[in-house]
Amino acid sequence: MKATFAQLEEIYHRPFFDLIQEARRVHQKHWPGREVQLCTLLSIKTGACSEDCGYCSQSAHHNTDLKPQPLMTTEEILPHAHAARANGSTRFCMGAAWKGVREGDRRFESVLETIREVSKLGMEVCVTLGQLNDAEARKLKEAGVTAYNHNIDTSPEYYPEIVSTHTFEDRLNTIGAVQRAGMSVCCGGILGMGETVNDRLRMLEVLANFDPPPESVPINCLVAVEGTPLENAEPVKIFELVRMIATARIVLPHSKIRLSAGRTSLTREGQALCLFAGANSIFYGDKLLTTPNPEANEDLDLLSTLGLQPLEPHSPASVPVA
Ligand code: SAM
Ligand code: DTB
Ligand code: SF4
Repeated sequence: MKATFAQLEEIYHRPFFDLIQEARRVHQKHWPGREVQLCTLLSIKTGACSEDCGYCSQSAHHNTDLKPQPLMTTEEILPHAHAARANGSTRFCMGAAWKGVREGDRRFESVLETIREVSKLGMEVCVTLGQLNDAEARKLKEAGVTAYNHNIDTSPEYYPEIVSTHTFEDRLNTIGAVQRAGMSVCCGGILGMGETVNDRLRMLEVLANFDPPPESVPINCLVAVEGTPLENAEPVKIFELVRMIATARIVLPHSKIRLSAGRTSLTREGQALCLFAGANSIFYGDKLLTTPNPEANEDLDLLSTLGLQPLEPHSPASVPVA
């Protein structure tokens, strides 16, 4: 729904139980089942990125321990996609650490070939490949991409404090190209980069006013990586994370809210609160792109303890009730 900053403030600062009760009500109305979508990530091109995003292990501007790896071939990627499907993921998301690659570049062509193959497996295919123009977005859509992940990460005002090599507007331009090409937009952000609560609400304001709203909204907690400018950032407080998820659920009732990076620092009880407040998707498997994620069996155990279940492929519960 369209939401103003004042509305977001009013929602976010309600007494905690009033907030999560309302979020739960909205959640049950639009997502009446007990399903949680499991998505598997794969970094298909790792590190040595030209961009200077302050949170990122993969930026060539920072001094992290990460070993760069060139673009994986289709043959190297396919076994990972098969394994993800066999483990119960319904979405496979491939990420590349670069500013963007132009149409005609052999790496772009190679990614198109990979997408054509992965899309035969029956999972949703998501990619996150940096900046795109309209022609590139159309090619990705034609190859079989379901969703394109491109986060705004924080408020427009705070963005320049975190990244200097591209602008917030560049991010919005890519998202526009993705929408025009008919791919779903996966767009969210990161908490814990030194931003204020108002920055977080401004980020939600931008997301809630997308037309159409993003199909999925990843809420990441910063994984503070040694060697990045944010290595000493304070961890996100659990009640702030739950408030953010609940507020997102209320203003983005039809979006999948994805409880994303940083789950290894959350307790099971903390994650349960996030799922109660409206999160209905997680990244699944013991690695995100370059940092750890809970073990798959721990996540399945948590879901079963809560009486929740992994979303099945092509389930009617994949889409919200209007
Ligand atoms: N290079 C592409 C881009 O920037 O859009 C795609 C990959 S990038 C790693 C995808 C997203 O991962 C970022 O926008 C950010 O939200 C998230 N991310 C990256 N590093 C993170 C970290 N250390 N902690 C939490 N989230 C992170
Ligand atoms: C998103 O918002 N989170 C995922 C996915 N989109 C691509 C990536 C999280 C990355 C966390 C840091 C890492 O593993 O490098
Ligand atoms: Fe590069 Fe993406 Fe990391 Fe920024 S977030 S440094 S663009 S891989």
